[in-house]
Amino acid sequence: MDLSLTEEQQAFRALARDFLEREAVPHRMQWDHDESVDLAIVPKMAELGFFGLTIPEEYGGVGGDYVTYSLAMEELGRADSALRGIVSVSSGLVGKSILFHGTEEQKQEWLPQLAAGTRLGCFGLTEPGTGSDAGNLTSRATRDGADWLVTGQKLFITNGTWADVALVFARTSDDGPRGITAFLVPTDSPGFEAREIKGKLGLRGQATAELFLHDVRVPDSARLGEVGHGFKIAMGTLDKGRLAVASGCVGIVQGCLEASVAYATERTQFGRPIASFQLVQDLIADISLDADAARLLAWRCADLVDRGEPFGTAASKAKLFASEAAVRAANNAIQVHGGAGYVDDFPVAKYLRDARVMTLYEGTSQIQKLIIGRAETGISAFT
Ligand code: COS
Repeated sequence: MDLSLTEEQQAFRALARDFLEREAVPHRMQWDHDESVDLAIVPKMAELGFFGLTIPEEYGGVGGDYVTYSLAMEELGRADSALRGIVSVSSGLVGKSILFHGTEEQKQEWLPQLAAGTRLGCFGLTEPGTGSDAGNLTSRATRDGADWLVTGQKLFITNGTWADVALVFARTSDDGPRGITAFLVPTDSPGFEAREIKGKLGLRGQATAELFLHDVRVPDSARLGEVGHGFKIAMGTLDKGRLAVASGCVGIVQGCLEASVAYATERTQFGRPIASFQLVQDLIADISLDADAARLLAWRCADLVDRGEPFGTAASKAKLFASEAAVRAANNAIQVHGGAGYVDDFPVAKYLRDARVMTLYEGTSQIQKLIIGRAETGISAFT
């Protein structure tokens, strides 16, 4: 399904597919078992432009459009969602926050290296006590002369133990979401500690951490955006993050479709390929439909971003549908594979494990529904 992709967009997708088929697909199960991707792939991905997409050329990026970004996230999701998470958190959530809200010095300091994959970023919003209710976070930053002292705890932080810089959201006043400020905290700062969370259901190749900050001293020049604007920075950035998650989920659904067709046409029962059975085709048709519908929602959102139109509700719709579709498609794909789908000889079990978190992070399905409901009715269910 190609709508009206430009030649450049199609060429990038083909390049990305070819690269990931060689460099990621053969290793993804091993990385999953090792609970870590081989980080040697990071500079290789950067060379291809994965980390620099949507970062302008003047800051070392390749300056692509968001449809291309969506295609890249789809290919990463199809190959290994752990890789997709590394890219979309480091260059997406962190890089784009700096790009849109940073000073010239902050952009010069961080963007070229984030685009080159020589430095990674993590996004420190969620805390043990605040997931959906992000506006209620309790990490605190207090003034100490010209500096800030940041203290608090962050949970489920992608790239947490690998990152060079943490974008930390901390409370600078008791004014709810309006009392939150963003800081760029180097992870080698005294008082900063990251502890890896092991034993995840999926996304095992990707580092997920708990962050502990105890009186971490940062200069005022590490503040990203105005005091009290942190929540808006986080929410605006998450709108684009949700597009990345949605696109990654399209990749999962596409991978499930390809794996199911390949298996069903190869596997014979009752003397013929199982693909010839109507009930198997029913499962495959559902996966195919989910792939198209999720992709169209993701592309619609990417196109809105490229045209400078409001896209927040479209991002929530794409993220909601695509993440639920990814779980459904992976489940259907396992059904097509039968017992073979329950072990790691085929990619579908990993697709299901990886897909499951997509309905949770960057805003649960329930939060996306309430954002959509608020947009439709004009009434907030949160207050
Ligand atoms: N972009 C820019 N600004 C936004 C915004 C967005 N998408 N959403 C909200 N804001 C602004 C609002 O305009 C409001 O600004 P004013 O102070 O000028 O009025 C401010 O932020 C507070 O907004 P709101 O009252 O809607 O905040 P709530 O506390 O009600 O939060 C939800 C709304 C629940 C939608 C938000 O907390 C959310 O998205 N939660 C999920 C968090 C999440 O995704 N966590 C995953 C973390 S990364 S794994």
